[in-house]
Parts: sequence; C-alpha cells; structure tokens
Amino acid sequence: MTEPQQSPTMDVVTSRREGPVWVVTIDHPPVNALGVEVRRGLMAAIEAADRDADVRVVLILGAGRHFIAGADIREFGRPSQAPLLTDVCNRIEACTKPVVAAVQGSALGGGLEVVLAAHYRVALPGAKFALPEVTLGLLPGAGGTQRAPRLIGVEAALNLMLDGKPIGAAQALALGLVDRQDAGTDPVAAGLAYVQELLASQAPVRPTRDRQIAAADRPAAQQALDAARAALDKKYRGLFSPARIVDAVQAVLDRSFDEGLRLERDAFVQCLDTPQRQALIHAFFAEREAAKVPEAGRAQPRPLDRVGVVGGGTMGAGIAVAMLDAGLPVVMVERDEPSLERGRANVAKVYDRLVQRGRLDAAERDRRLNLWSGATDYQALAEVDLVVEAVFEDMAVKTAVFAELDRVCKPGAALASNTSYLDIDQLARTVSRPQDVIGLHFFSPANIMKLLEIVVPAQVADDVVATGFALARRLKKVAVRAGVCDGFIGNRILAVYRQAADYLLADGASPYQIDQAVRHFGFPMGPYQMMDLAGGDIGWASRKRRAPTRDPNLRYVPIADRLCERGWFGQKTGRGWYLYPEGSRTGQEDPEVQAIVDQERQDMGIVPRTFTEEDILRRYLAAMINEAANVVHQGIALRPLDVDVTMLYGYGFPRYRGGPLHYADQVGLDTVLADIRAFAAQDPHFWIPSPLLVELAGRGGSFKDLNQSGQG
Ligand code: 3H9
Repeated sequence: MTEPQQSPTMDVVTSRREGPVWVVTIDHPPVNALGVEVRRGLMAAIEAADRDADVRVVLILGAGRHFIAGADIREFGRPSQAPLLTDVCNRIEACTKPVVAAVQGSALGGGLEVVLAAHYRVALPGAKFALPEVTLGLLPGAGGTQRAPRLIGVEAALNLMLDGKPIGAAQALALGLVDRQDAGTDPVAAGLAYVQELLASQAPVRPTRDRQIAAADRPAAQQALDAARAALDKKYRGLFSPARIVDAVQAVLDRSFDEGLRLERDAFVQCLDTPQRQALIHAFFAEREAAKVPEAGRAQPRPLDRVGVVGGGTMGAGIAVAMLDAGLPVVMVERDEPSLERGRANVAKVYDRLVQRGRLDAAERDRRLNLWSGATDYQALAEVDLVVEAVFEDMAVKTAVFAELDRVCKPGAALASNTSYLDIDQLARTVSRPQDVIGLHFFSPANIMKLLEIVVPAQVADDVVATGFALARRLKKVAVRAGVCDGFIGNRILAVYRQAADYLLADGASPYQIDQAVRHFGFPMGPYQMMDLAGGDIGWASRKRRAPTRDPNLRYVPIADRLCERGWFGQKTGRGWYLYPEGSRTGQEDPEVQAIVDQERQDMGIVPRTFTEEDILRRYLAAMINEAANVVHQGIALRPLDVDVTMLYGYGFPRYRGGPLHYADQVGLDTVLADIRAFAAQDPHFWIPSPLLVELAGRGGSFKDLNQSGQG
C-alpha cells in the first residue's frame, strides 16, 4: 500500500486513498444518519473517486457502532436540500469503479439503500439490515423498493419492507443481500480484504439496477405481491404506506428501473405529507425524549446486579420474568411455601409456553430459570440492589412489606413498589429511608408490555430515579417519569375516558358500538373488551374503594356493578360485557347485557339517544385529551410527550396517531375545546375544560411547543 492521501471532503465524510482503494468513511455520530452534509460528502467522495485515475475500487464504511441508521429523520417535514438521497444512491451505482460497502452495526433504511446501490457487499458479525421506513409511515425512498427485489427477490424484499424488522449477517448472506460475511471486527480490514479479492479477479462494476427478475421467477413474484396486497387490510388497517410499498414493488415487474424510481419518489413524497408520518416520527422521538429526565441528568444510576421481587402472583411473576430475561438474578419472596411454589410455577409457566411455541430453546429456559431463587424469609433480600414489591393492592399490606424491606435490605438498595394507584409518598414516609423508595409501575403481562411508569415521590434520591431508568433500558422497556397522584399518568387518564364511555353507554350507545368505534379509531380493543380481558372485579374493587370520596355531583353509572354482582367478570368467568363460550377469547355480543343496560337506563330515567361513531369518538377522545392536559398542567407528566408515550405503550393508543396530545394538536386545540364546552352544556360537572387546554387554545399554542421547551 502507498501512503494514504487525504481529500478535502466534508468533515462527516472523509476519503483517503490507500493505493488503488478510495476509502470513504462516514463519521456522523451518533448513528451516521444521512443528513444533508453526509449526502453532499458522499456525492463528492464518489465524484473524486471517479476523477482520480489511480483509484480502482471505492470502499464505503461507517465509523462507530453503526454503518448508517438511515435518512436523518429530523429533516422530514422540512424543505428538502440537494442532493436527495436517491440521487446519491444513483451516483454511487453509476460510479465507474466498483463500489464496496463493508457493514458493521446497523444499515437501516437509507443506510441499506446505500448498501444496495453499491456493487459489492460484505457484512461483519454484528451487522443488522432493515428497511424500517414502514414504521415511520414511509416507504424506502432512495431506490430501495426497486433495488431490493432485484437483489433478493420480490417476496423477501416485500417482507423486509412490510415488516421493517432487522435481519442479521447470516440471513442477509442467505438471501443474497450481501455477498459475503467476514468474521472479523474491523470493517476496514474486512472491506480491504474483500477489495483485494475483487481487484485480483478484476471484478467489474455491477449495478443492481441492471438485474432483472428472471422470467421463471415472475409468477411466484406476482403471487407474493398479490398475497401482500390481500393481507394489507387485515395487517395494516388504517395505514397508508404499506399499500404504497406494494405498488412500488409491483413496478419492478411492470416498469423500467427509472420509471419505478419515479413512482417510488412520488409515493415517498405522498407519505411524507401524511399525518401518519408525522405521528409515527413524533412517537419515535418521544420515546427517546421520555428517558431524558432531570434526575437522570443529575445523577448516575446505582449498581444493579441482583434484584428481589416480593409476590409471586401474575404481576410479580411477570416482573421476575422481565428481570430474568435481561439476565438479572432474581430472589422472589412469598409469605409461605405454597405461595412461593405457585410463584415459581407462574414463572416457569411463562417459559414453558415459550418453549412449546418454539420461541425459546429448553437450554435457554433452564439458564434463565437458574437465575431465579425463592425464599419465604425476607432475609434473603439482604444483598439485592433493588427490590420490587408486587403484593396485593392495599396500603396496609404494602406498608407491612416495606417495613420488612426497611429491616433487611442493605443500605442503598432501591425499594420499589409496583402499585398502580396508591400514594407512594405515604408509603415512603413509613420507612426510615424514604430517599430509596420509588414507584415502578409495570403493566400486565409485565414481561411483554413495554411501558414502565417510573413514579417519583417527593423524597426520592436522584440516583434512585436514574436507577429506575437504567433498569428500564436493561429490560428494553420504555420508561416514562410520572408524579404521584391517584393512577399516575396512565390509569388516571384511563379512569376519565372510561367514565366518558360509561356516560355514552348510559345515554344510549351500546358497549359493542363503543368498542367498535374505538377499534375503528385504531385501538386494538375497546374499553369494554379491555375490562373483560383485565377482569371486571378489579375495577369493581376500586369503585367500591373510591365510593366514599366520589364527587356527589358526578353522575354515577352502576351498569358495570350490575354485571359484577352477577359474577360476570369477563373472560375468566366466561362472560362479562361479552359472552365467551367454552373459554373462547373472542367475545360475542350478549343480549342479556343489553337488557341490563336498558333496565338501568330506565331506572335512571334516561331516554336513550342515538350516537354516531363520530359522536362516540369525539367524547371519548376529548375526555382523554382533557385529562391528559390536566396531568401535564399539574406536573404529573413532565411534558405532553410523556403522556403520549404512556398511552402508546400502555393503553393501545394507535401509534400512527402519535398519542392523545399529538393527536389533539393535529385536530386543533380550539376544536377539542369547543367540543368539551358543548358537552359541558349537558354535564358541566364532568366536562370541565383543563386550564392548560384553555390557555393553549386561547393563545394559538400547541402541546408540541411544550415538548420543545421542556426537553433537555
Ligand atoms: C429512511 O431512511 C428513509 C429513506 O428510505 C429514504 C430517504 C429519502 N435520524 O435509538 P437511539 C438518534 S427513514 C436522526 O437512542 P440505539 C436518536 O434520536 C429512517 N436521528 O440509539 C437518538 O438521539 P438522542 C430509517 C436518529 O443505539 C440517537 O440517534 N431508519 C436516527 O438504541 C441514538 O439513537 C430508522 O428508522 C435517524 N435515522 O439505537 C432507524 N436514528 O441521543 C431509526 C437514531 O438525541 N433508528 N437517531 O436521543 C433506530 O432504529 C435506532 O436509533 C438505532 C440505534 C437502532 C439506529
């Protein structure tokens, strides 16, 4: 090799010549996103390589942990700046010297499109390839829809684009997405080794655009397209971009490469303009911003090597599994041997099911279960770094548990409660170390649901909050900081929009009509289906608990109580709002429930009225948005985005609508406020406009503004 020569390209893209090889490195932390400077730099690097007669091969690399994580998502929605990524990819492909991409880490979206435009590809062991644009309401917009099918076939390419999930190096090799795997860890060495081979064999340029789908493969390709199109409604209900993906891939069979590119570009621009794209990108950033909380900025997390869980019921076992899955040894404490045995069985059951379904091998199950130990003596928790209490939802019971934890846990251990509504400040005051007490509100099933509300009591130390967020990262959960109040962020808002549903029910809508409207909006299920799934007895208990403090001015709808009095608790009892014959999990409408509803209306002296689907949704969502605004206004949520993330990850709010407060901005705050005021004319006690909503609507502001000002 001759002495490296530097070229004066942009800082984020540097090029150097090593003998006949033009090594182009993208160095744009944190993820080498393809912002305008990177695009310009890449363009200039290829131009320079073409001009330099001594260059025979170009090698493209990413510095750091990732190759390229895709287009710079922050640029979407702003005026586009030349060169477009699609032009950069075309330029790479048109290079007169062979271009090799050496991929370590992620090659996602536009990053993979750069790889597809190169002529040769090598993957290192940790490489991940994906076209995740669909998760952002988009389609690959830099030639991916045209090049991927030409390289790996229509069906595989459709899967990559419609699933959006990453595949590893071995699968990429098997599909023909890359030409080879390198076992090393250094992309420069791997790339140069491959380049030497290509030079030795005088490998030519090999534009992907020149490949054709072979005539023999076309019928199967068309079949894959037809199947994908037929599945669209069911799999991607309400989403705009998946159908555009299928259309663009169809062009691979029907049109020239350049026509296909134009069609892709048009579809990409259409997708960029949709509220779905805005909502999905809001969700992407909101999820990451939610982890940025003041306490985590001020303190380092405490060490976290061993955890305790008190309680082996469904919740405790789910939390234990979440910890075990993350490789954390768990000590479970129960009050006696039979309860402990049940706890152990609950944990084992989760893993056995995974093994049965082929999602986990038996050896891995055993390895994880080996990290579990159980005890009936609290002393077993003496050495844990963090303990999560998941016992019965009752202040006296929890206080007794915390007294034990206070007695046995080592100094500095974080003491967490998984309560979903109790006052953690009060709980913290009962121990000698309130600075160590925090709320970790997991959602059921705790090993699956992504949301973790981190509830921050008044006296908790910053490093305990930071530990909560570090734990969430370790468990691959999405954490949201919540203040102390009844129900924290999520359950507090839920209580209010559920009440709005009950008023709709009392006034004339059927539970089935309400559920359907809510599903049509994009929730996976409606509130009555949800109650049947969770068990009606849970809500019944909390209604009874709240009865003495209920605002007497608020209407009370006792219909759910009538069902519970009959023992109709939902799926687990075979009937609730719906009928579940023979353990079925899909409910059937129940005329007897409708008769009870009719009777109750009569008893309340209500003449039922008709509600359209739109009427239902306006009330349901206005109630949700209004309480969400209160939660922000009172500082229970730091920012509107924290509410959005909570509702997206814990309550099934459709991601493509961005969460209730993003959605409110899109609808227009004055529209939402006008609705609330109109509803208030009929029921002024329930429909009290949130002061924050009034203020924002009054000055033409938005929840988005508050996200921006609250960040950092
Ligand atoms: C696309 O490519 C369209 C093209 O087809 C066509 C265009 C014409 N842009 O997640 P992390 C930030 S669409 C801007 O915490 P990790 C992120 O916000 C794009 N910023 O790290 C965070 O910032 P901060 C298709 C981005 O290690 C920081 O980087 N690509 C982008 O857990 C670290 O991120 C995707 O959808 C971006 N593309 O995960 C991939 N990506 O520190 C999206 C990340 O200020 N990205 N940031 O909070 C990911 O999936 C993950 O970030 C990744 C790293 C797996 C890469």
